[in-house]
Amino acid sequence: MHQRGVTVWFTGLSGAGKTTISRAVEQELRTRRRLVEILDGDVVRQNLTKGLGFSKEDRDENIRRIGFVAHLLTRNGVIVLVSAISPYREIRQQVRDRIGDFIEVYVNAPLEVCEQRDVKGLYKKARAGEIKQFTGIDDPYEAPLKPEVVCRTDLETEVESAAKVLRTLEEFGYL
Ligand code: GGZ
Repeated sequence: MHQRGVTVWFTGLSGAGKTTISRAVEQELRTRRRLVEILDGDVVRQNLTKGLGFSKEDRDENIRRIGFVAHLLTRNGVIVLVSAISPYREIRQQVRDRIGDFIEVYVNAPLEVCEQRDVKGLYKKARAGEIKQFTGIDDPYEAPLKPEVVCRTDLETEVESAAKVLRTLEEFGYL
């Protein structure tokens, strides 16, 4: 049976919970025997986009390449879960237009909460000036204007956030 592919694009600050939610969604999709692939900014930057930094140009190039791969997979029936900060609205829109089958998930936790979590200690380093151009500290984040899903990870559980994404996939006819 042919199944429609789609790119589910998780955008949000570092530490907002993009990776966590995408993994929970992945697990459920595998249980349902769907083809699923995760493209995580953190991992992608170690291979596909190795060498790119965090200037606007490099971030946009990172997103363009991720979008390119996501498109190839999506048109072959895969559900692609992208988690990347992707701070710039315009490039997100370009990728959306290119792929077509596209669901944007705004993983929204207040900066204070992300900073308090500081899972990798990066916010501390950014505050100390050891990391420059850190999103939310000395680099911009442009929140989505009309995301299909918003996950407030400071107010809802990982299970609730994943359920929202899955429900939206059903509503749009991908599941
Ligand atoms: C933001 C940075 C930076 C700077 C390193 N700004 O939460 P993480 O740690 O595990 O994932 C983040 C990752 C950002 O890569 P993305 O590909 O998602 O970014 S973008 O979409 O903007 O291209 C973070 C870590 O790398 N990291 N330096 N300066 N995040």
